[in-house]
Amino acid sequence: MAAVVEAKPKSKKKSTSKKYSKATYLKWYETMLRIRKFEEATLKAYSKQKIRGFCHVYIGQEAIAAGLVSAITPDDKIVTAYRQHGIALCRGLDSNSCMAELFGKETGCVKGKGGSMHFFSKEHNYFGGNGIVGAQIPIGTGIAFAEHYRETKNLCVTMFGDGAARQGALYESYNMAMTWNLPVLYICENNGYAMGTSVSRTSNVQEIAKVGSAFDMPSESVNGMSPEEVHEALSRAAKHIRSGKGPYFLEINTYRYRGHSVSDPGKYRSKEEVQEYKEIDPLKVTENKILDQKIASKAEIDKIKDAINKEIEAAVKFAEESDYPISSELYEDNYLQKDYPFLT
Ligand SMILES: Cc1ncc(C[n+]2csc(CCOP(=O)(O)OP(=O)(O)O)c2C)c(N)n1
Ligand SMILES: [Mg+2]
Repeated sequence: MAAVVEAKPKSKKKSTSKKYSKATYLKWYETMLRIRKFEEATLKAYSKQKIRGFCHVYIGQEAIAAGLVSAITPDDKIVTAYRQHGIALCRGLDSNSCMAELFGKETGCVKGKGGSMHFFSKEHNYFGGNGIVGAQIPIGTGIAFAEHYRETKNLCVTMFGDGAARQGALYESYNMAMTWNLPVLYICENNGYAMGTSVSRTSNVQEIAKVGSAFDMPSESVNGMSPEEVHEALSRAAKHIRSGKGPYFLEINTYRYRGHSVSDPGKYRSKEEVQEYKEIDPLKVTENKILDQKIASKAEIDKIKDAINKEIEAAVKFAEESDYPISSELYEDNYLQKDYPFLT
């Protein structure tokens, strides 16, 4: 099978034409706004030490979550890295249980024992949050193997950052997935940096989509600042996979406006560079497009803003008022095997 590498440069152009229904645009807008407001509240709570430990926000990358909502089905599986609040929310995990998880409370989606990097929900086919860079690539390949084995039509969306694209586990997984024709959609969210190290400093192959060609895996480079373009690429990939043709790889070019984690002052990039991407902010561009092209009225947009603000305010209150897990919970849900040694 020939690899399809569409070598598109990082596009900073605003897309202008209206191609989708009003409901789709409003869904994208609501999804991105929920993530943005959730994480702004997260940063505020972190600064008050109500949230502790590692915390990596997704702000700037939300168009990828929006495209996921419209292009894949609730039965498809998703596994990703630690920058995951937005992916969990777009998957349908509710703001209350995600915020409570960040606060370490028993009402959190994994009972306060996972924190920022380890949300999980079997009900939502969301396999989490992984702190080890690239660890989810073989996990997602394995989940896809299970779907293939059970002869379902589902695919496993396996997401990772540009830093993970150089991990050996990726090469073994891609090889296996192609050999066994697995229903896996690999997505590299290329935000240009792995902590403080730019992609250009770590490889002479900067268009990460090209990695797929070593395996004859159909691969594309996509503009990740546009929900439309993300949706279209994901839909093409999902169609290919569901028709039984095997894996697909999308490098989705995006940008994070904040540091790597909350403790990163971000000295490795210029203010001008950050500003350049803020000018094509997917949330702002989508809102302007909805209003300028009269897809929906200002009153309809304000109604969504109001509802999201209330939802996030309520989530913070819910998290604050919830209890911490009781100590006997510490050893629950960690091991399936009840008599696993070394537990006591
Ligand atoms: C195996 C491994 N090596 C190193 C680290 C330390 N580390 C944490 S995040 C990170 C950068 C990963 O960057 P990228 O994959 O681009 O994801 P992004 O943070 O940009 O979303 C590194 C090196 C780790 N967690 N796991
Ligand atoms: Mg990165």
